[in-house]
Amino acid sequence: MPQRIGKQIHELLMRSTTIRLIPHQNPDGDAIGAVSALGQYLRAAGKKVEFFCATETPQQLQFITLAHEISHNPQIWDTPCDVIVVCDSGDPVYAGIDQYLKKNPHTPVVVIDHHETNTFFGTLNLVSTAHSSTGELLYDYFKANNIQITPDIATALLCGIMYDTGSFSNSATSNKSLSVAGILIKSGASIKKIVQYIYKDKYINVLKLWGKALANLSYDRELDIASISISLEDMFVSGVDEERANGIANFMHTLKDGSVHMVFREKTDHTVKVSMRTTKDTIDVSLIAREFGGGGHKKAAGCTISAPLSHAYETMLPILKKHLKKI
Ligand SMILES: [Mn+2]
Repeated sequence: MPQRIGKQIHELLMRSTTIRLIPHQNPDGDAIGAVSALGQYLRAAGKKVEFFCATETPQQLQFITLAHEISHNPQIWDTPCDVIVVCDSGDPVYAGIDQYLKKNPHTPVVVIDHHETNTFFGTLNLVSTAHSSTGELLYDYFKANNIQITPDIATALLCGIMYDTGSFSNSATSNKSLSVAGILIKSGASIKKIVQYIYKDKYINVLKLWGKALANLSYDRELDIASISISLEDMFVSGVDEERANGIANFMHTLKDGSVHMVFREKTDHTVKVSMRTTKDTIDVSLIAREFGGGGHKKAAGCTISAPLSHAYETMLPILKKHLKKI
């Protein structure tokens, strides 16, 4: 961690009275964990701390200390604050606060983040791509500034590390992330609460919907694609909303068979949302998504197509063949 920036941020925060903490919109365990840990230490230092998120905090993240205080009422921006701290966001649009930063051009902005795409949009930027998560980066910040890590702060930081490393299974996992996790558990972090959040997140109606979708799983032998479809009617009958329905794309990706996994989901406007995943280094699914006006990463991408659900796969077939067929 760049020590000098860490010290400058600590000094700025200690000089300030009102501090506004921002996790990115559609927040995850790392974003909420980061603002929680910061909020707890700033409250202990006697600061007035406010939280704003452009979208609501998911129910399953409410176990994190102070998460219930995160407001998504934009009226908060009608009153000034001394400093804005944006966590786990590469740029203000991703954070969901672009318009609010433009309205407050003189308020200093602190950015604490680990994304490679970070644009250094803050007045002070604590950005390190060597860290697995904002949680791991904040651990270094707390240590460098001799800030006490209480059990609740430790839980918040560990939640970020576990979420972003896929519980120590993806490529962000390192010697450092594991050893910091060990120290946080020693400091009293509740791994039990975090595991409940990460793994105990299914509901009966969601599993019933998955059951329907998985019963119709189809496999294209020629292109080595496994795919499922979720109709609007199935979602309506099971009472599952879009956010919860999205989890099936991650589940599909635990499948060993198939080079590409696809999920087709009918939307209310009768277009079809397509999610694509691959683990093959030779395949770039973002190229396929882009041909349909979508985007994403090499290994995970998505697009929306205008076709009936029953014809969605066929509609995409020529483009899928173009990118996936071995000649
Ligand atoms: Mn993160």
